[in-house]
Amino acid sequence: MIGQISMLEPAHLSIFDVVSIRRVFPILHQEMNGKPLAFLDSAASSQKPRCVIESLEDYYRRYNANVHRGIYKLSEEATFAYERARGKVARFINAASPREVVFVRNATEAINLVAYSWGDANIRAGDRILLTVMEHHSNIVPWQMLAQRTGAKLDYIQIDGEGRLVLEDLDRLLTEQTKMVAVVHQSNTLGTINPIRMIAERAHAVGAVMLADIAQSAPHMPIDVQALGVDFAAFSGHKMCGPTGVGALWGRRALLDAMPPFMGGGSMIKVVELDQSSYAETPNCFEAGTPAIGEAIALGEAVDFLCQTGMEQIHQYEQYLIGQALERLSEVKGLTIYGPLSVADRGAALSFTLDGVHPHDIAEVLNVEGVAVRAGHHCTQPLHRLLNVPATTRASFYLYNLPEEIDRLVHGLEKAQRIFA
Ligand code: 7TS
Repeated sequence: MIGQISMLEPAHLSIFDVVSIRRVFPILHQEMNGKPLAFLDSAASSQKPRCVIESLEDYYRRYNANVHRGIYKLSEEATFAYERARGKVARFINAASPREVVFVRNATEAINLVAYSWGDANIRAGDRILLTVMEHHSNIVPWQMLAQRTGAKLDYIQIDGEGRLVLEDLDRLLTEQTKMVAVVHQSNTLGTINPIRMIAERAHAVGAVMLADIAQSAPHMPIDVQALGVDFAAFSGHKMCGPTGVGALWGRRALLDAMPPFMGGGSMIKVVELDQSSYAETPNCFEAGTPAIGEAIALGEAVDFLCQTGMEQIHQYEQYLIGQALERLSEVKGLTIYGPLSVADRGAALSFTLDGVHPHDIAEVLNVEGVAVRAGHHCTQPLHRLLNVPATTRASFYLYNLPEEIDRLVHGLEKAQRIFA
């Protein structure tokens, strides 16, 4: 199958050896309901290569110890590996320094950290926070909570009929009162890739700070936070071949240095007295308590794995897959795709509805066929309300997916149609 594809497709794809890539993902080699597993839900959480799983085991078997405190060999080794992982993550997104990378649990925690720490220090009643209607709940709710604490107001950039941001809204909504602009780089529902750099320039022109939610782009394309021109970026390890329980907040050094701590406790202090404390420098002042040490180290392994595979190659292969998926799905009668129909403007998360069949029923029929997809609102309820559908079914692709899994998706949809419609 792959040999055929290599011959049929442009030269750059022939060097992307998806069969070899699949070999290092143990979970993919199983059946689901008697059919080979086709995992099309990587936008929710990706699968893990063997090197990441082994890295976790190696840590717990060989050098498990707390970091930044012990002076014995195991603790030194754990600390070294933990800080080396920070360096890997920093290089992965082209941060100016590892000190700009804060390890957190996930993208959600990264955004909450900014909303509490930067937000409480900088947002006042009457200030405005600009979001988009396609944000994941984790880039809406923390700002709503900040607005409730401070009396700030939220504004939203709308989308057009193909799920692209209406950029003219910036003229109207970006004002001197706008203090924060927080936008998703790649929508987890529409797949839309947003022009972050341009929005960041516009945000800075009115003196606002810009946060990019890169949870869905960092796993799938080369990321350069400096080139994106943003001030903060938030992402999760588990969507990019890493473990759950670890993610990162990147922030410009000057901004992080000026921010008060988010949570207090061990590890984030310099000196503690009974009635007051002084705090460690960034990033340590934002990492209170024992961090997810083995998980952060394994995220470093995931970064190595992705870089060795090549982020540009991964992106091109996924663009090929999404092109195939758009073409095949457009042949299914009664199917509506939400989001851009041109490959260049979108990533590999594809949400759709099928006339007369509930999204959950589609997912159930696909489950029986061994195809794992997500059905629901994908934590974008305001967007679904706007699209006027309670739920969609979403197929999302990653570097280990096969073109033939798209055929199986299409056959499953036709079967669902036969059964329900
Ligand atoms: N931002 C985006 C764009 C996301 O897609 C997600 C998770 C998050 C933030 C939050 O990530 P977390 O790791 O903190 O939970 N998106 C999804 C999804 O689409 N299906 O499950 C989780």
